[in-house]
Amino acid sequence: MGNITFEPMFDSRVRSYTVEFRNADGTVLQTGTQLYGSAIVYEGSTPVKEQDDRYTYTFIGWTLNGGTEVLSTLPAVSGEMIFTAAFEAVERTFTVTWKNCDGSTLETDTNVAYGATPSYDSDTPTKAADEFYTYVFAGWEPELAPVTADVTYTAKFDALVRSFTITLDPQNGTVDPTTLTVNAGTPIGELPVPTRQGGWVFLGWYLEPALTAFDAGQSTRVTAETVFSGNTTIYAHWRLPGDVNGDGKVNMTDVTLLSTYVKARGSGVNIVPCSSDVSGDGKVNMTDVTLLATFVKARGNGVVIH
Ligand SMILES: [Ca+2]
Ligand SMILES: [Ca+2]
Repeated sequence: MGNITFEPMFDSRVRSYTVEFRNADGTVLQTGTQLYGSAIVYEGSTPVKEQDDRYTYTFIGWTLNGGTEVLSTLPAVSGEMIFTAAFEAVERTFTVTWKNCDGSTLETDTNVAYGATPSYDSDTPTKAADEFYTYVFAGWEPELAPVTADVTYTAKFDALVRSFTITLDPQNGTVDPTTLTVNAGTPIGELPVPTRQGGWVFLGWYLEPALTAFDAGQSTRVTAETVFSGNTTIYAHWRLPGDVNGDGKVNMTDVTLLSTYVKARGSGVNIVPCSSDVSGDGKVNMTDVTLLATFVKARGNGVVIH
């Protein structure tokens, strides 16, 4: 038996190690074995992390073997090495757009933080009145909520039926009530009948205050069917039967004027037509002259004129 010589055994091979790159979610991006002490190079594409509702993510480097330090340079191989992509979370911002109901933009808020409460800081939205309605701002559609995405809010409006005040001017008479309220687009309905002392007969309600305009047939009668489009004063028109000259009294002057008028067959003589047909037969003639004379002489007693 010879001597057994134990030669010291040295592993002359340089050991190699697994070097792996992983994304933040654990996905393996690059893996391989490298010799101890060799340089490590990542040859894959830059790791990405999808944005979520609140953040976007920017790759900032690698951490090693579960550490938290983001390496400024990759070290040489010193053992099993797992590099994990590190990201910086950047809070997203959003655009809040405020629109009027006609689609015009009232305000645009950019760089609004996630979760911020939307804030409209411009003039209160308005919507022009139309023939029938006025509009009052009534908030936003959809309901305001913390910002989690780009969002557009649109102004809402409540429609209010327009109404107008109609003032009744009885013009020397009396009337109750003295005002009426009417909705836009709706006929005014029955009007109160005014009264006036002294034998005056109510003719109707008119838009014009002047009797002369009425007498010339140029006035506009207001009836139950009349529709108003604004606050309006309407005027009672009256006639005094027999007051041919329109001075507010019935006397011989009227009889004389009416007689002259009839004899001249109306030419060149001005009378108040609606007060001159005292017989009420639709014509102005000598019958009216005679009746009016009788009325004046009797001081109205027992004689009826129209
Ligand atoms: Ca008169
Ligand atoms: Ca007559």
